[in-house]
Parts: sequence; C-alpha cells; structure tokens
Amino acid sequence: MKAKKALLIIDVQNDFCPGGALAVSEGDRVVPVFNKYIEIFIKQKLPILADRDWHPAKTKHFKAYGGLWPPHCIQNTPGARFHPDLKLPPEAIIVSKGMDPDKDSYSAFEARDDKGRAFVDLLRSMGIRDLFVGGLATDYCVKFSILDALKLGFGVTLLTDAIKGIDVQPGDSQKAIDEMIARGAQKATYSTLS
Ligand code: VGL
Ligand code: ZN
Repeated sequence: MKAKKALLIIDVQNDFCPGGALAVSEGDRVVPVFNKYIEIFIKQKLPILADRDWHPAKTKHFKAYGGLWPPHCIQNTPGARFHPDLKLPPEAIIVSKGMDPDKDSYSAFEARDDKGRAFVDLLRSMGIRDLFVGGLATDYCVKFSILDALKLGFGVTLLTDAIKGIDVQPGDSQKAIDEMIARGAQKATYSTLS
C-alpha cells in the first residue's frame, strides 16, 4: 500500500474554546486555519482524522476524583462537540480517548474509533506514515500525541499556526514545541505547505 499522509486534528471541541469548561485562550482561532488545511487534504484525497476528548462524568482525570482538571468534554454533552465552525467532512474519521475512569490519557494513540479499533491499527491499516498535526492543547494532547507518533516511527509535521496551549505554567507551550521538535517533528504553517 502506498505510504500516505493524513491530517490529525486534536480536540477542537467546545470545552477547549472560549466559553468552554476548560477554555484554552484563543482556542477557537485554530478553527479557520484547520478549515484551510481540511480543504487541502480533501483536494488531495488524503484522510482527515479528528481526535476528541471523551470523558465519563466520573473519572480520575477530574479534580473532584483526584485529577487536575475541571469536568470537561463529558460524553454526549454540548461541551464535547467539535467546534461548530470546524468543517469536518463526512468522511473524517473520529477517534475518542479518555473513556477509562481510572486513568488520564492525553495521547490520540490511546484513542479508538467507533468500532473500537486502536488508533495505531487504524493508521497502519490505512497505510498512513506521515501525520500533519495541530489542535488543542499544545502542551497536553498535541504534545503527547506527537511524542507517541514519533516513538512509533511516524513522520510528524507540527502545524504551528493551528495550535493553542493551556500554559498552566507560563512557557509550557513553548517548552512543548521545543520538545516535539527536538524529538524529530518538523514545523509547518499553511503558507509553507500550500
Ligand atoms: C486536554 C487537559 C485535559 C487536551 C485534555 O486535550 O489537551 N488537556 N484533557
Ligand atoms: Zn480531558
């Protein structure tokens, strides 16, 4: 099978956007940029993968049960929906993570599709070798997804114009970017790609 590229959109969900339960500052600014990337990938008939945070109401990921975060992206709630302006095509493949009430998971490589297939198996079955990645948040799910992808031998391009970070500590997002690049991710923006 021919090695393929794919667009990987991480957690562009209402709860990570302004007004949401775990809002990332300017998180919604990635939406119009992704819409342009989506157009490129559709034109080239390349796959588009959208990861989502998809938590049960009770999970060790939330503060009330020992975790770090306020409740967010609870399964089947409006906060867990993709941003309404994100133009995901019907053929986009949606994968979900964070369903295990006993553990934190920040990486798309812990996600599964609607048939329960593990993300890495999905990528391999589709012949995908290179991932173009952006989304929310730079210093959590984007970072952990990219570090896993690199460990597993995928080529990774970080779309630096389509990421926003949480910055629990100031500088976390920049550190995350530096780490992803140091481990082998390439950087690109819409103008360098198109
Ligand atoms: C995320 C914090 C908690 C993310 C998910 O998508 O980056 N961050 N859950
Ligand atoms: Zn979460």
